[in-house]
Amino acid sequence: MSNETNVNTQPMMTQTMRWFGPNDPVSLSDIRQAGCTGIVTALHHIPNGEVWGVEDIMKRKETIEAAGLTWDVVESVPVHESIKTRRGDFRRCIDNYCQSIRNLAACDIRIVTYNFMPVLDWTRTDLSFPMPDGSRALRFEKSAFMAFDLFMLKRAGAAGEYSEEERRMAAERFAGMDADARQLLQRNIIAGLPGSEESFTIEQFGEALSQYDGIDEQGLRTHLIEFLREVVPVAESAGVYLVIHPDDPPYPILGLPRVVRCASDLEAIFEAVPSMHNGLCFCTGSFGVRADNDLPAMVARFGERINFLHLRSTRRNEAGDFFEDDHLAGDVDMYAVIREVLTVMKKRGTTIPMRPDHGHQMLDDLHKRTNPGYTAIGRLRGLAELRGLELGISRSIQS
Ligand code: DNO
Repeated sequence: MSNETNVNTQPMMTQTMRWFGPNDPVSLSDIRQAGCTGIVTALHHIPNGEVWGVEDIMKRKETIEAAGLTWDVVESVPVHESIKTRRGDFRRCIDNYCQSIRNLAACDIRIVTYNFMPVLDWTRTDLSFPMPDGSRALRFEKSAFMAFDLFMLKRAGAAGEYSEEERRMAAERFAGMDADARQLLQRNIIAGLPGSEESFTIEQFGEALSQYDGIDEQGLRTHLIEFLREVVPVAESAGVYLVIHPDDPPYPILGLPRVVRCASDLEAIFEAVPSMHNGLCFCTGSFGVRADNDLPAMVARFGERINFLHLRSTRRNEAGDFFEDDHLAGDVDMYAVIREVLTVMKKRGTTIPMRPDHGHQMLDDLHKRTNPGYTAIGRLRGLAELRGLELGISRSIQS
């Protein structure tokens, strides 16, 4: 049975993994052996804001196809900071973005992921958090993050954004860290996690943050909508589906606004630019950090626009910390999410590409060079579990 349809009528998710290109310690062959048919990748060597040329795209596509796989999704064509702030040469960056979309379409690549998070892409404080079973997970610890903000970055205005209790917790956390721990924390936050297209020193970071002075939530949302009004028509005529990735974590950090956190944010984005080419990368891990996000209901509501799925599960606590749990554990009701995805796919008569998002560092990978979150074995475990869950649900709803 192919993984695209089950018993003729029910489309199944297309199984993919992210691949960071020829230098990724996880090879295309590894990904194929995990059972994937598709690849999610980007031309990371092209500087943010420049055009992705047809020749470069074709070369990458051929490499993927030579390994018996297909390039199903781009993650990401990054949105240059100047577009988010509407400063500097944002005009040229938008023109280049449109050209990259046309060039991808010319190579028959149809799904393009991006995010609109100011300055930082996804953010964690700990990339090697020990799990009780001996594997390692990614974690966001609020007091460590506040300690970085208040005592390392020393961001102007930060103190006023935290409560007295939070400031006390941050001070305690900071005092408990030695110089190495502080260095590591800083690196984890600003040096750029896998797939992030930006990386900063502390001075550059302060400078990048200051570009957002005077840009509040409404301002950033307007900039996103202005960007979409220009790029979505291009995507539509080229036959490309743009999918926005939610903010991770899905709330404001470092005084920066966030506009892709929850159902009402999505509603505003889709209402402003209703084309179906203005779509969503549904990331259960990012949305799942908020207890007020009802994930299965969001899949049902935005299903017609979901053209890419990131499946992973976070577990949060009262203090505002979260870590990345096993794919079928944590706060995400993966059964209910996949059930809803199957309903959406059936209604639309299409498959949706998914990737097992992140995974623990485990087994042999504990002794190898790995990209945090993007190990071979942890993701393989996640994929195997998700694939089994999907098949089980699919069979049971048809019988
Ligand atoms: C993290 C990823 C993100 C994502 C971008 C999309 O693992 O999900 O880096 O690729 O935010 O633009």
